[in-house]
Order: sequence, then structure tokens, then C-alpha cells
Amino acid sequence: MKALLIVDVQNDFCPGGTLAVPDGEKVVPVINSLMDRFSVIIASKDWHPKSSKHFLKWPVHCLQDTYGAAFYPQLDDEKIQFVFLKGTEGEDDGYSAFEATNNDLESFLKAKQVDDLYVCGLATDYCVLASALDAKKKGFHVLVIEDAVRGVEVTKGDVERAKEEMKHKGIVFIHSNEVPLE
Ligand code: VGL
Ligand code: ZN
Repeated sequence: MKALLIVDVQNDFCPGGTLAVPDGEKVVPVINSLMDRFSVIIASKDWHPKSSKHFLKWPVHCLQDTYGAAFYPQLDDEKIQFVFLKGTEGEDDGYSAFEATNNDLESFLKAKQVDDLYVCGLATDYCVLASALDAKKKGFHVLVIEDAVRGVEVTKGDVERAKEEMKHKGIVFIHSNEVPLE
């Protein structure tokens, strides 16, 4: 079985948001167009409390139950079967979807007999990176959809370095048009 993991396609990571990823909203039509190819579709949300150590490193973003933490309006979110919330405590960054506190992503995927995890969303050099590496470590075959991810690139070269690290660890990069139909 394969599954689509949509990482953090939230208002604060899109234009106008407090931690906008350059061209972040461009992943949305690509992700929407892929949903028909998956029977398991899940998402993560960055879901921070007002006070968090995370905000010593980052502008305040994705506060729980705010517009900034909502999915980008054009995302077809009714097709998402479960939303994993991460970064929910004051002490943790929660970059990886496997650190979600409202459900266990690994058990969820194993219960659905998922072997191939297709990853898309934001941001390539943080939460996509951390989620893909964790998935690989847990034994999933991980494929990142290269035209359905964008990075923050705090330092020039971060996105390229993130991609190299993922490839080095055996994570596969594919174009959305290469995703099998079912
Ligand atoms: C993210 C920075 C801070 C992400 C989350 O979703 O990639 N990046 N919090
Ligand atoms: Zn965050």
C-alpha cells in the first residue's frame, strides 16, 4: 500500500503568513492533482502553543486553533483522513510528523499496511526533511515528490543540502507525473 503525507501546508507557511516559504502555495495545485492516486491521505500540522522554545529560533507561527495554523484554503482538505499535530508542547520543535502527539504516525501507517510513503508539502529543509528521514529510519520506502515541496532556505544552499542528505539516506525523489495511478 502507498500513502500520501502532506506536510504543513498551512497559512503561516504560505504568502502572507508569518513564516512564509518562498512559493509555498505553488505546491497546492500539484498536491490536489495527486489525491486521486491515493487511498490513504494524511497530513501533518505544525501546532504550537503560544509560549514555546521553538519561538526563540523562529517568528511566531502556526499557533493552535488560529488562522495561521489552518490549511491553505485551496488545499482539498476534505480528502485528508487524519491530521497529525506536532510541535504541540512548549519544549519541542516537532519538525517530524512522527513526533505528533495526538496519534502515532508509525502505528497508523503500519495498521494500514503502508510500505511506500510519498511525502510532499513544506518545508523541504525542515519538516519535510525530518519527516522523510524518520520514515526511512522506521523502514518505510520514502519518495519525495520534488515539484510538490518548497523550502525556507534560511541559509543559501539549505534546500540543496537537505535533498542531498535525503538522497544519501536512500530516499527517492520523483516528479508528480511519475506517481503511480493506484
Ligand atoms: C517548519 C520551521 C519551523 C516546517 C516548522 O514546517 O518546515 N519550519 N516550524
Ligand atoms: Zn514550527
